[in-house]
Amino acid sequence: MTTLRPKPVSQDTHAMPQQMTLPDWLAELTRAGGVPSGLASVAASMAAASVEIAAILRTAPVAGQVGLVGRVNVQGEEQKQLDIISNDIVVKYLEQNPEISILVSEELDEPLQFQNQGRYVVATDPLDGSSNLDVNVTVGTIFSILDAAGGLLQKGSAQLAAGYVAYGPATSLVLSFGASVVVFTLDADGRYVLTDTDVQVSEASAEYAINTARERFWDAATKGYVAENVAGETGASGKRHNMRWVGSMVADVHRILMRGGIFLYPLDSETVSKGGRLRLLYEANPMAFLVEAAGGKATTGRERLLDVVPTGIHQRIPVILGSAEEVGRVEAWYARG
Ligand code: AFP
Repeated sequence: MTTLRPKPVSQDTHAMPQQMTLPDWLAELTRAGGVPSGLASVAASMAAASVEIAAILRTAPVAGQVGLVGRVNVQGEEQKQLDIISNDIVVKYLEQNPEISILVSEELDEPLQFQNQGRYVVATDPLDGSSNLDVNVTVGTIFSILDAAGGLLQKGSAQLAAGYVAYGPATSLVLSFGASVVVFTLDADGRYVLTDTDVQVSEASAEYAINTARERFWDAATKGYVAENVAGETGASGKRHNMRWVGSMVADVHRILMRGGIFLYPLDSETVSKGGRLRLLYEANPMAFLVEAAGGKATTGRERLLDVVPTGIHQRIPVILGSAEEVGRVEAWYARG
């Protein structure tokens, strides 16, 4: 009888080329004059916070860090233990950085003014998609970096940098200072390693993400666009579409950046009184900044998302973003009336 043995694996199979870490990449960018060192340090602080958040998420059920804390945030949403823990971690890292003066967080009713009179403001959702935690689905940290001189209520186009961290099977840091979008992956030693240097959203796609349970609240443009997709090759779009909705914006946007598609959380008759569902400063703006930097488009349906002048730090906004061609189709529906 022959014994099946695994083939011996040569050491060379596992040999990896020298990979660039986040600190090295930021240092190189700074040296090349691409970004000021202070701005790079703010991105590094958010990355450091996310490494600690990732470690906590990995074993949260074992440590009993699950469930609600019995409080609601300024959005009227129930806060989970991990929302609060993640917010505390972000505060801890940002307050140590002399370059940062103010933090706007989904979990804090008011802006948090640090002792430091730094040049930068950070707006963040420390743990977006937290209703997915109980079912072990990808969640994320989203952040936006602004020049403090411009105040808190700046258009998204004024962002100096934006990024998110997707806590999924791998932990991915997706970052842009405006020129390109890069991806770092957290390695086993807790270091972010560069794994994609120039993310491009494919111009065309046949994958759309929307919560279809809300159809009865939709406006005519959303109904028209989705009906065309459902009709597939027999309808006006002329191609078969597929639908994906994780219900965790970071996971949905990450999929779109990696393989194209469109994400829609439009204004509907139920959210109209609040201005939309998603938050402008720390959800819509950073994601729109990344999508545009990767060659995609982002709109409210009626105007470019990055041109919206905020009126409040927790303001909500309709969000439609992704592959340029698909977003263009939605814009065409809105332009009809
Ligand atoms: P939670 O942080 O409360 O889980 O909300 C997640 C989110 O803000 C965003 O990440 C999702 O895209 C969106 O809400 C999902 O909303 P619906 O539950 O209405 O589909």
